[in-house]
Amino acid sequence: MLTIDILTIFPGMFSPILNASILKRAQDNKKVCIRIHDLRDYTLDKHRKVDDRPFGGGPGMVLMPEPIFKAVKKIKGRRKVRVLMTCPGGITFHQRMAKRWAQEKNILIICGHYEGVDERVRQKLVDTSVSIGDYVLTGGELPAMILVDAIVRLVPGVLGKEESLYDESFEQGRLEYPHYTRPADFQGLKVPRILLSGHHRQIQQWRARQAETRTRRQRPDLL
Ligand code: 6GU
Repeated sequence: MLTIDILTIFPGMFSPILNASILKRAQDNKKVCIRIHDLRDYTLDKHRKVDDRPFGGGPGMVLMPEPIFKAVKKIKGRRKVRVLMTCPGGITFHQRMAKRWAQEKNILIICGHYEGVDERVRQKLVDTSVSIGDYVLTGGELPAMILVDAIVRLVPGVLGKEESLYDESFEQGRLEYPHYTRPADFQGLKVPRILLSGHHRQIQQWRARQAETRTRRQRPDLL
């Protein structure tokens, strides 16, 4: 079973996401164990202080190294753990990484915050800093949930046949073809006739062409 530990200053943000849909089912079925850890539980003072002003001046606060070092040591124990940190300056998350990390036994995600995290955390504790894209968010919690979602659905046995992986976007180096369901005519908008024909080969060819066209138009960088 894959174990994912998440270290955060906002532990309450996670439960609605982790306790719904496929992530919930994956945990119920013992495909993955996800544990949330409050960084403040590892603070050393009575104010449970996790951040301080940056040396050298400037705006914002920086997460201090002590509580994070203490937490990571405790959480890891004697296990071998891949340590990720969410950070806008990290390498951009990609399906390939999700696939690789879905093979791990133990993952720890440190949620970055404020202006940043003391650089010694990255130096000594972090294997990979990950961003989810070129825009700035208020914190690393949403990115951590995105990593978890993308990774967990790739763990063997998490998705059923119905939710098959093969045809989806990025798997074949292109975007997915368009989908239709009933009704065949919705307010005059008709489903392409080929899809109603029952000619499986021709349908396959049509879908491949659609995927190609769509990728060329929306994401030529993938081709
Ligand atoms: Cl990982 N963190 C924050 N704060 N902002 C981001 C991000 C991460 N990835 C994209 N924007």
